[in-house]
Amino acid sequence: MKIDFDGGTPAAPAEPGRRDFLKVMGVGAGLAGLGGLVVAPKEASAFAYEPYYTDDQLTTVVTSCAHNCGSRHMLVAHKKGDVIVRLSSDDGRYQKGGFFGKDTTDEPQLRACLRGRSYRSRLYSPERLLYPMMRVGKRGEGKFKRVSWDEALDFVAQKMVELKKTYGPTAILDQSYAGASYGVLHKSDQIEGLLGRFLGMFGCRTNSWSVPSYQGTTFSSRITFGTIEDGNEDDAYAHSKLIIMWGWNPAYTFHGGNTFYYMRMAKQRGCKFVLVDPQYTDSAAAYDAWWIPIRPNTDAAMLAGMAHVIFSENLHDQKFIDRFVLGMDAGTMPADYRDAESFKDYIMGTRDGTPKTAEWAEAICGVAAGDIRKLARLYATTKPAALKASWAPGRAAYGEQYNRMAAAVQAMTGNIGKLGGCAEGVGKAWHSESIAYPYDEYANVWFGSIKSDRWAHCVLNYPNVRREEVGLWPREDETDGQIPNIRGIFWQGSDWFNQLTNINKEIQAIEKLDLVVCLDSTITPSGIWADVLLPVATHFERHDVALPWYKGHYYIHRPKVIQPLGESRSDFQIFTELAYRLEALDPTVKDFGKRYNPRATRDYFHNPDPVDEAYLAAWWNGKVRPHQGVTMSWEEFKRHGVYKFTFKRPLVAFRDQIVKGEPFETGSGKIEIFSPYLAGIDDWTKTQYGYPIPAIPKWIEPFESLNSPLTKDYPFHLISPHPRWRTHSIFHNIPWLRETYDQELTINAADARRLGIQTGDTVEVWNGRGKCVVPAYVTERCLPGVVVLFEGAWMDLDEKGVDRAGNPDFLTLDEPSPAGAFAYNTALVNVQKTDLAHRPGWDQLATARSSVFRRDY
Ligand SMILES: Nc1nc2c(c(=O)[nH]1)N[C@H]1C(S)=C(S)[C@@H](COP(=O)(O)OP(=O)(O)OC[C@H]3O[C@@H](n4cnc5c(=O)[nH]c(N)nc54)[C@H](O)[C@@H]3O)O[C@H]1N2
Ligand SMILES: Nc1nc2c(c(=O)[nH]1)N[C@H]1C(S)=C(S)[C@@H](COP(=O)(O)OP(=O)(O)OC[C@H]3O[C@@H](n4cnc5c(=O)[nH]c(N)nc54)[C@H](O)[C@@H]3O)O[C@H]1N2
Ligand code: SF4
Ligand SMILES: [Mo]
Repeated sequence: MKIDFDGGTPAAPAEPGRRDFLKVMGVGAGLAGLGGLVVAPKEASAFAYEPYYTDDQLTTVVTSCAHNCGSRHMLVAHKKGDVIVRLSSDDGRYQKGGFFGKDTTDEPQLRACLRGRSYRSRLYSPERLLYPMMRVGKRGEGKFKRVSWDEALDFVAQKMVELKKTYGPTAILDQSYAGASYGVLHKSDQIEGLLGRFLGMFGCRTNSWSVPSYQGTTFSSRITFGTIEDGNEDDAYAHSKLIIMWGWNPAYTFHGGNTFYYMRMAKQRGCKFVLVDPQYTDSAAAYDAWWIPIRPNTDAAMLAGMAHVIFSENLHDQKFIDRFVLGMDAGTMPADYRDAESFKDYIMGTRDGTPKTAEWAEAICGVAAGDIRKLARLYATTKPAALKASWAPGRAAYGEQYNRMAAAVQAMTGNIGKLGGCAEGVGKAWHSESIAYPYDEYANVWFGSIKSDRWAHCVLNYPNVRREEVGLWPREDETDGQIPNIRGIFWQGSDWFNQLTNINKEIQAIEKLDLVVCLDSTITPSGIWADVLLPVATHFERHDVALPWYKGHYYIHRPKVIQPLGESRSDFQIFTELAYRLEALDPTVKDFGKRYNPRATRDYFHNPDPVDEAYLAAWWNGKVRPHQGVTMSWEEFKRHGVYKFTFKRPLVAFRDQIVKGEPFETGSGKIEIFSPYLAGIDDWTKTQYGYPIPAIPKWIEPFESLNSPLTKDYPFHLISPHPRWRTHSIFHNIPWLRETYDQELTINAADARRLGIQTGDTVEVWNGRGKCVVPAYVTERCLPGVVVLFEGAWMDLDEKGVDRAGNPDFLTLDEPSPAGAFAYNTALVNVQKTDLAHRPGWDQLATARSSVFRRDY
């Protein structure tokens, strides 16, 4: 058996011979049995199937899965020649020397989910982009022609220079995102990514600063704890006696690699489970959780109601509050704000005359006051208890208030810094060394920075835009306040045209641009709207190291498993080559190529391997080994394929603060429920927030909700969680996964009956922003008045602009929260049965690539 951890040449396989196979099957012998006919034996020329290759006939390479998918697992590629013919996952066999292959509580295996295991069909999908292409039809029409790299890159470079010269340093919008952010070298990311440094160094970049996942939550974590590393590692869940899944469905939406396993351990030890969610999820079913259905976006009110019960019944942990918390009550207010309203004042209604009782909360959130009381008592008296306040309820108007309110309830019950408790929030746990490419003073340089989902608003209204409308980030030079004049977009590791809010507004805005460039490994719905498509090599086709996603403590080596398909190149190769071309056109960017990629020469476009190896070895030797106590050499790591850290005990956020009295990373060194920073802001329009945010967490009515008068026309609240079968839009085109699900609208049975809708009926879902068509799934598992449509379906427009695929972002609101939280889960809609066409696949566009080569444009 040959195992090659570096992706070297495969052993010559002992190919099962067809003749041998015939012999074994006895074909051609004993034909006399067929009625005595004498037929000359003839070699068959085709078989229904060929025997599968066995492992010892294949070369085996340990690597990892990629994406912004909620975890990071090992994939094991089994290849024949340069083709991956099978993928498996961590089962201990392929980790050299028996190292790291165990499957213990301390060191669990990193086994892939259904998406990872289907990766081969994504790698070799018909939608794969193999060559540079340029648009020949109208934007969005999907007509492209194949061009050479020279033609594509020269075009892009010339346009970039033209835009910078004509419209200034804000003309190009950076919309790189997390498609490839969990590697250390070939990174796409808003802050740490390759595109940001490329555009920043070129001197023309508008940054997109808010994060779709959880901007409200990061704001809350930073304000309250001074860090987003407020998560425990998942094994800590095994020690909880109560787990409240607040807008959290880990059976679908991964938040770590082995979450479910540790939660099951807790269940086996008698842990109770609660779900606060408008829908009864599979996670709730798996753990037999008490389901508390809640009206979407009213979570802050329910949490305030719980805080009222806890204070009133004296169930809070006053000792913990006095020692560790700022602004929880009059006694813990900061000196400069002694007389300001404390959290307890707000909850008890001391100043505003409205006590936030369970009855007050019931009227808003629809949860019976008795249930609010029961949950409050259960949480305050069960120790340790994990209130896991996930991101979805905060992916809404004033979502930051929900997360801050949850932090206040976690803090008042003393569940922070304790094993089995929980302070999440963002929930980032172990700190990895995440960057292997040059990250220096040119990284994340920008000349304008706006809330990410306001780009269309900015483009459509320029120059008549107020800074607070777009969440313009302040600058310390004379350019402060200048509204970006966006004329071009780069997409790298993002399918944002399909994934940001209010797509119809984006469609209007994109018409106004002069340059749209998409770097991706497949054609995507966004790519269809681009001018230039640059084919990117996947993580199987370039050298890197994988990072865990928020939870987990390990690195996985990603060797170049196969040669890049077609003419594809890594993003780093593309930006480096563009930098060389730009320095020839623009005298203001001297030595751009060399400065951008100091270890490379121009040959990098054709021969990246030695340079990538040098960056990665330097990262391991210069960062991982000295900073993280690793003694293993780089060469040895490559042979093992994975490095797993082990800890003496589960990693718990803020343990040192609570046990050793170390300060929190906030200004006061305490958990800031009252924020002196927010209290000190006078002119909100001059901040990136644009609009006021209270110094303590408060309930604020969202822009749209079931309590709003808008329900007269749009009686349903739409939420759009993340799909189990996709990573956002990734994998939507994969037949293996499509066999397991349909994109459908979940609707309550009583609502459906009233509208004459049955499961499988095609319905249209609409509001003032757009319309989409999708089949219905009728169930009792969803609160009446709420409908659910998973994000990430590939848009497919008819001639009237109706989306036939069921993408919820035709309905979402491009109006972010003050703190920047995207309002994805804040949308009212109406629903009815329809004769409009539904198209589950991407039929016409899916064939775009092949038709491009057949048609003669
Ligand atoms: N309605 C609604 N919409 C939502 C959400 C919601 O809850 N509701 N959630 C939002 C959230 S949290 C997120 S994170 C966003 C995600 O939005 P996106 O980041 O746009 O989603 P993905 O589908 O993951 O797209 C990533 C793209 O990166 C590409 N890619 C992968 N690796 C590489 C690489 O190495 N190089 C390059 N150049 N490209 C690569 C993939 O092929 C894919 O097309 O969606 C948001 N949209
Ligand atoms: N399989 C899979 N896993 C993923 C991803 C993926 O695309 N696919 N994406 C990853 C990424 S980038 C992210 S950001 C995370 C997202 O992680 P989350 O934000 O935790 O996940 P969601 O799936 O959006 O929502 C989780 C639950 O919140 C509920 N919910 C929605 N609105 C509300 C509300 O107003 N109140 C309450 N109480 N509940 C509500 C939904 O019904 C759902 O059951 O997931 C990550 N994991
Ligand atoms: S959770 Fe993510 S990394 Fe793990 S196998 Fe699935 S898609 Fe891949
Ligand atoms: Mo996300």
